[in-house]
Amino acid sequence: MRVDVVTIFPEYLRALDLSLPGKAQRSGLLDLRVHDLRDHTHDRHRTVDDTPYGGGAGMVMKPEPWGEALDALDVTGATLVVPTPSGEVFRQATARELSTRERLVFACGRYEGIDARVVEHAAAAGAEVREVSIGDYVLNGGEVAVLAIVEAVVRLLPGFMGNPESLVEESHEDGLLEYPVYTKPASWRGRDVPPVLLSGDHGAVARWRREESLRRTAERRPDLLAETVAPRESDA
Ligand code: 6GU
Repeated sequence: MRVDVVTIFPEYLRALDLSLPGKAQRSGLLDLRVHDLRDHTHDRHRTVDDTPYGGGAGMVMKPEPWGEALDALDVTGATLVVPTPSGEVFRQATARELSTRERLVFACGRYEGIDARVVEHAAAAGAEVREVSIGDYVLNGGEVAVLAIVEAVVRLLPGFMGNPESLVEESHEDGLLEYPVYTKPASWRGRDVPPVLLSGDHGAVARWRREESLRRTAERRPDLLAETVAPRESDA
């Protein structure tokens, strides 16, 4: 998979040379390139922002540097991911979809966002545009979102995970949160591992884990439970 990231803070993305995405790069599964948006400015101050039409607080990213940067990358046929708090929510299903793409281009906005004509132009040029949010809170820019999204996507690339089984069992893959996990010792500071996990009864273990997943999800994320186990209206 080829990934390009355009940002005014290229150093922010250095974290992608570490850990799992770093390993994916060294193994050749991931070809990641980071580009400085300011390389596509032509004034002495390397200006990337300006005041918003219509007034209001904050600054908007100018379209010209973005147009040049995306032209230079040729986004035709690529998926252009634009992190923004006003995007669709990025979920495990979104990560799965993006992991099937050959080429992702991330456009990191700062300030109040990017002039809206930029994504229109990219879509007209044949890019699949996905404006995505990583949750209901506001970050100063898209860079941290890109770190999260790239890590979530890259670990799903075929051949990346040593043990693909650990992918199907984890939180969110079945729409539920993961059950609690334990390792040795069986007793620690007066706290014992639930005996069923030491019983050797695989069926009992599976039932216990399912119960715990449901209990946790009901407690912490009732919104997920409504989506996964609630009978549909039409089935009632
Ligand atoms: Cl993707 N970007 C910014 N700037 N803030 C966010 C976000 C993204 N997702 C949640 N908050």
